[in-house]
Amino acid sequence: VKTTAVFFPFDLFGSAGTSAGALLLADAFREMLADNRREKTLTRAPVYGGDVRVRELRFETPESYSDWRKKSRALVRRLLDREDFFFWVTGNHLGVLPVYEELSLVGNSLIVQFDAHLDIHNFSDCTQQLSHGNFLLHATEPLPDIINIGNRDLLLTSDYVAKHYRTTVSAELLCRDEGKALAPIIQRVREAPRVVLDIDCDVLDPTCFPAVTHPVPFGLTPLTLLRLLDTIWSDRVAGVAISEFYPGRDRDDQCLATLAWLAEHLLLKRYEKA
Ligand SMILES: [Mn+2]
Repeated sequence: VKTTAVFFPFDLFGSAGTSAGALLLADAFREMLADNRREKTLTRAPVYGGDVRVRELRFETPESYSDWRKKSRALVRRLLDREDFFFWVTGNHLGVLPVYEELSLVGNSLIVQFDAHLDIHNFSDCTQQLSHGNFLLHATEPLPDIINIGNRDLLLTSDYVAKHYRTTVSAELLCRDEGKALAPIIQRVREAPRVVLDIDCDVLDPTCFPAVTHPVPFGLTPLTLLRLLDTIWSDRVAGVAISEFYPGRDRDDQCLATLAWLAEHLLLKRYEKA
């Protein structure tokens, strides 16, 4: 299995500054690969070492934004066609919409989304235009099945949520009885031919991960996230999206290190068969 790590520094229409997060993570990722190539001691890294390639898109001119959805969808389509394992690291969460749309077209896909927010916001003070907080309402394709884990939403009604999400497991439900909260999800994940994990960094608690633009309290600890990822992990995980890392609020690269560690952990998980 080949892995393609795509760094897609998009941050229009919400969380300005998160594009810098995607680019920082690209640097850290490349540094990790280079360190591993230089290492003379036997380590675990060669299991994935030669199979990972990095692609970085740049938005450097106004024109480069004009057809961002079309271009990014074409890139996702190529990843899915090649059946590469992929990382899709973007700026704001809206930058993951092309992945959702292409998964919708190929079908048989389940998205497990870790996010403090349910991105179907329609509140009076929210824009109706496409944004990082409502992008699920703007998909041009019928959405694939989406499961949210870890939201702390207090306002959206369950009927409205059910129109867009297959299931949602709030942080509150998780903390009440994690096993019970996850049981219906685990079944769905087992049945899905293709699973894509979508990690919005603000699913983590702001005390553990301050580098986000829209922090919500009562979030997951990194250990809880790790346990949940482990629970739903399988060979059918086709890719992992990461978004909403805002380095302007990072402290001594704590959050950058968290994401870099997680990326390497997931690579090892993908390549080291138990
Ligand atoms: Mn969010």
